[in-house]
Amino acid sequence: MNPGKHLRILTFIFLFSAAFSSFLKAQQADDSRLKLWYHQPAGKVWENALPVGNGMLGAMVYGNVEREILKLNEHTLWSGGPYQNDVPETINYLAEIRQLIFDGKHKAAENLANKVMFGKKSSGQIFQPAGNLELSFPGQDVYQNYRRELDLEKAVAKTSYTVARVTYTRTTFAAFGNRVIVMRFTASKPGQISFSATYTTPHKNVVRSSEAKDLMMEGTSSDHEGVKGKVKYQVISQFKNEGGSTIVSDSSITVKRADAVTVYISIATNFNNYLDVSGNAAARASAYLKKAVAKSYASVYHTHVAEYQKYFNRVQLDLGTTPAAALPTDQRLANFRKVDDPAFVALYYQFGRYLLISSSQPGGQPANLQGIWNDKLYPAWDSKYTININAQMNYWPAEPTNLAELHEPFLKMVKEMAETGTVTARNMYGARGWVAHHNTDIWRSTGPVDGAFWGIWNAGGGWTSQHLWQHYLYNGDKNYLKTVYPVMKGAAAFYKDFLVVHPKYKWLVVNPGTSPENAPQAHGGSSIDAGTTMDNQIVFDVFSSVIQAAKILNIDQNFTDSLAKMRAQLPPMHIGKYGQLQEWLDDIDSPNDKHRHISHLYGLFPSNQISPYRTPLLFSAAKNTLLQRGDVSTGWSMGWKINWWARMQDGNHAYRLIQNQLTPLGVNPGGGGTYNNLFDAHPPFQIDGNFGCTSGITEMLMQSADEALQLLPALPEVWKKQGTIKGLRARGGFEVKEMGWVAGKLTKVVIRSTIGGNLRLRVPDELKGRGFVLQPAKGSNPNVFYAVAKTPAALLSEHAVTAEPVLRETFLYDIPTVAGKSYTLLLK
Ligand code: FUC
Repeated sequence: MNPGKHLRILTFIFLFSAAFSSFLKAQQADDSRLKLWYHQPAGKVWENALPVGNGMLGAMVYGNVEREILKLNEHTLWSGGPYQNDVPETINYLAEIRQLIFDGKHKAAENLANKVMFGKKSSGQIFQPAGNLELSFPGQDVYQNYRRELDLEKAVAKTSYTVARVTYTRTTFAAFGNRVIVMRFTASKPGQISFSATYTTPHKNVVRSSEAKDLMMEGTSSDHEGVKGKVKYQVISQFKNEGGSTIVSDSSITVKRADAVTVYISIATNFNNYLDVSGNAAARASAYLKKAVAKSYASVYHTHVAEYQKYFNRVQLDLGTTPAAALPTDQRLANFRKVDDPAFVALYYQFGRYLLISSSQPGGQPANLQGIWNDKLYPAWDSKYTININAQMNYWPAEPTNLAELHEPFLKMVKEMAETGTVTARNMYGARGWVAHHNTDIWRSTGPVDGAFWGIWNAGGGWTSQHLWQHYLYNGDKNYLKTVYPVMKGAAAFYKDFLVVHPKYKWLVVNPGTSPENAPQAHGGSSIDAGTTMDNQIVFDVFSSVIQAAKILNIDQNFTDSLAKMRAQLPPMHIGKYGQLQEWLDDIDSPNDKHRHISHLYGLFPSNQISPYRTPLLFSAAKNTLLQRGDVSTGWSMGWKINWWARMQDGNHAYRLIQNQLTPLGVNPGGGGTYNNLFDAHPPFQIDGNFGCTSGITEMLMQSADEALQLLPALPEVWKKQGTIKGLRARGGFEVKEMGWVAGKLTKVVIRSTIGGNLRLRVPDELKGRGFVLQPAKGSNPNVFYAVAKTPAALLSEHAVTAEPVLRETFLYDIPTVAGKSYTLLLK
């Protein structure tokens, strides 16, 4: 071979392989870019299907070739009808229950409570499915080139495959900007689309009918626990075909040889609000449908993407990528514990934001235990709102991940619970203000449910009221604060009447109370007690936030003076003989207790009563508690632990929890994990774990609860190399427009102030301002949104073991900001 030719061949090979490898890279980037994707259909497994939703409608898309399934939901389709579950008899036994607890007869108190307070009323209603649309494609049992994906950047699910050299594509989305679910079928050759469609449903007594190109199904929600089902619903699917023909029968529609078909699915109910179900489901469903089908598919699609991206595009997270990211989602999940796949964490993070955008929209119902996705008539825990942790966790990412408007359905629910809960407080406890126990539902029931062990806990109102306050701390809008202040005040007013003096310790305590769902052995397995740590922490927050809010609004001085006096009589937190933060007033915790609820760490997160800088002993005690409880737990519990370890400033431990959580179900012995569609597994599926983890990842990168806006408080070793996050929000109206790091050091930070005020920054590295001189912080932070009520000093029980934490060095700066201006900081 002559040398010239040799060289040309070598050059060709080199160029070809360079081109091929960049093609491969582009492919990889495309596949790993914010998409969940698979080589197989969902088959029969709901947790393999992909969720789409627009806050009002939800669907699980199976992507089965021969028999496509769409499992449908509508946000107001709940069992029962307007009702309440107060148990007024309680008031006659309250003094006796309290005395038994103070006398140390916890089990007797629980038995009495079970007898007089429970089993008389409904334990809450059920979020129910609307049914399924099933489509059969004859002759498509053998296919090739199968791919199914959910594009988080567009909120669109896609399935594609080839049969006999024709490529078929199905595109599904729950439209933003139109109240329908849309599914479009196309093929690479004309006249290839033939299928028949029908509804299936687990509901009894549904009526199916058809008219022109519409397939209808209507029914009424279930009766449940003595409450009559009153939610009427209507599902209408319209089949718009391009070419071919349509045959309609009573219960099915058959499309033959069409070039393309678009299916519009509209679902509506008669639900107006928690007191009123007098709407017209059929008229609504057809109005929504009419509006959507009048537009072209392209316009519905473009509106959808644009409206969705308005939320989604606000935050970008880049933790780097590795070859592991090139695999399908189920394989990445299976590998995650063993390989370095930081992009998988970014995907999961954005999936959490996707789920919140899809299941919680202004004007709709809040995301329930399963968001807006449930196919069962009787799902676990009724798929309702458990407000001793789970429903709150759903909303932890709302403010910091720049989705504050999506907090609205939850905040509205709190206001409505304040209405029903006012009656409950008066009826059951003779107290003013409002109360809620550990569950609620679409009817805003606020009575106790399930049994005293779980249901006697009465801090559901107190805790959820803090979301109203937190929303204010992020937006600084005084007009908003004025509107929610009465609800916050009502939560405080309840405690003002309900607290009693502990005969032994003389503190003011909640009695009866619990530390959700846990029970110390010392109390004979009873969960009921007085003055549990979580109750004390919640009352402390309720009082403190009302005191601060009233001061900002310049109102209610007498009322808040009385709250301040009572706050000073609440029990302080205790450190016990194992160095633990005590869960109970007495030092009776077991270091071998592995319970999934660690309710007394409410004070560490979501609250900020435990801080490395302000309360170092309590901080160390909280760490001991976390270590004693261990990592293995249910999905949501792992989610909470990520947030706690982030507050502990221990990124590596937080990351270990992320690894545990992003593990296929069944691999963690005795614990939860993640399903193939990246839904969190309690098990079963509970969406709170998804949201808890998204919140936890945010807390690892940024916190704003401890008198300063803190950057990179808990960066794990594995993410140190480099990364950026854009668009997070912090308390005080600050937007972290950009934050980048290399080798664990902050390289560039851009923060925009929306309302002005002092920006106190806590950072791991020495920074300099671009265009301004960065000043070290002095004294306490004058920014009111960072004001923190002083946590009473830790009380050490007999033989308590304590140690101060060892903290990494940080730098503290003050930047006086102007509303609307951005501030750039660089590594010094
Ligand atoms: C609480 C938790 C359970 C479950 C349920 C919905 O009762 O203890 O683990 O998450 O809520």
